[in-house]
Amino acid sequence: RDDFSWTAYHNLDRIYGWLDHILETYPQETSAFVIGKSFEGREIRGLKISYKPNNPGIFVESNIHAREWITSATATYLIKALLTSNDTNVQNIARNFDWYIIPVVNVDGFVYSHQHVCLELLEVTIQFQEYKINVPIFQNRMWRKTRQPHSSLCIGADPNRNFDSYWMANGGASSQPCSETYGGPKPFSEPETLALANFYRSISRKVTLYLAFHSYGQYILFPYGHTNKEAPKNLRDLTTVADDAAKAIRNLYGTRYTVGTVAGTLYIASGGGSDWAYNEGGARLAYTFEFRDKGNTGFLLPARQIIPNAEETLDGIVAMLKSAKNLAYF
Ligand code: 0X9
Ligand code: ZN
Repeated sequence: RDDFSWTAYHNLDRIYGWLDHILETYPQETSAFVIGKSFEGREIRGLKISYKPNNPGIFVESNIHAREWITSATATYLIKALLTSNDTNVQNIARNFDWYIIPVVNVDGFVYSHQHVCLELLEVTIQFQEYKINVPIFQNRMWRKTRQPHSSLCIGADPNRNFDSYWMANGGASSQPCSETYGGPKPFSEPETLALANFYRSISRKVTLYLAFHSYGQYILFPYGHTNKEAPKNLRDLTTVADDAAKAIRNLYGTRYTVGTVAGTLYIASGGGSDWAYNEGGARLAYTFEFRDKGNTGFLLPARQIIPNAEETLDGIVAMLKSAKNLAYF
């Protein structure tokens, strides 16, 4: 537990062990919550950080896509920074908000993606001689979806297409169970998204900012995902706040983020978590971060980039909150 670091990626057991360690070390400021269980029966755990009562809430959803390991690494770094940073900007955002952080939402998919080097016995016949050789397959490492079977052939739905907000609208999700963007047989068919939604509803009155951590591409995205033809009411503010965050990110190491709506900047995506939270009420500011990089290593971002990615993200969030305060969101 003490050798938990941000120079390597960790599996679910280690992340949960570290959360326990944090809870023991900071009993005043932290509390644990469990939003529910995954399809395979794992607990989906979160950490609340609260220095004083009645702070506005910030909700952080991370690793809803299994292979996006940088997101839980960044979420745990954020937790650590909020509790231990010497930087007064970080101390201020720790003290003046209630943080609800779920490092790994898609626990089943995440565990599966960690079983990534499996040796498969391959039988080959070369000139009447039979050989058996071990071939490493890396297939699981790139898993994205949940692990609930939805057809005899294919497993999982895309949890970020499974929320009950314009579900399946405008071709922003697939109805094919084998697709990587399968929306599921109905909204909230996945226990993970249903648990997240129920928990979010229980605190939504207090939440002003919803953050969804994804990778990759270096984007700060906001509603809507399901359409390009309609803009959210506070489009100007959403843009200003994201622009300020992108500037702060670029200031630290020069990393360039692109800002815009999901549908306008990326592609039409319906039933996403941050859009759902925005439409549900509560969070008037809702963003999807797509972390490093821009495709060079993609989902396999080297572990030595965890700390720089997390540091610039932290600066981005500090700037975001400053900007939102200027616009009277808090
Ligand atoms: O397609 C997605 O779900 C996200 N990109 S990723 O490469 N991480 O899969 C973008 C999601 C943004 N969509 C909404 N917020 N609607
Ligand atoms: Zn993602």
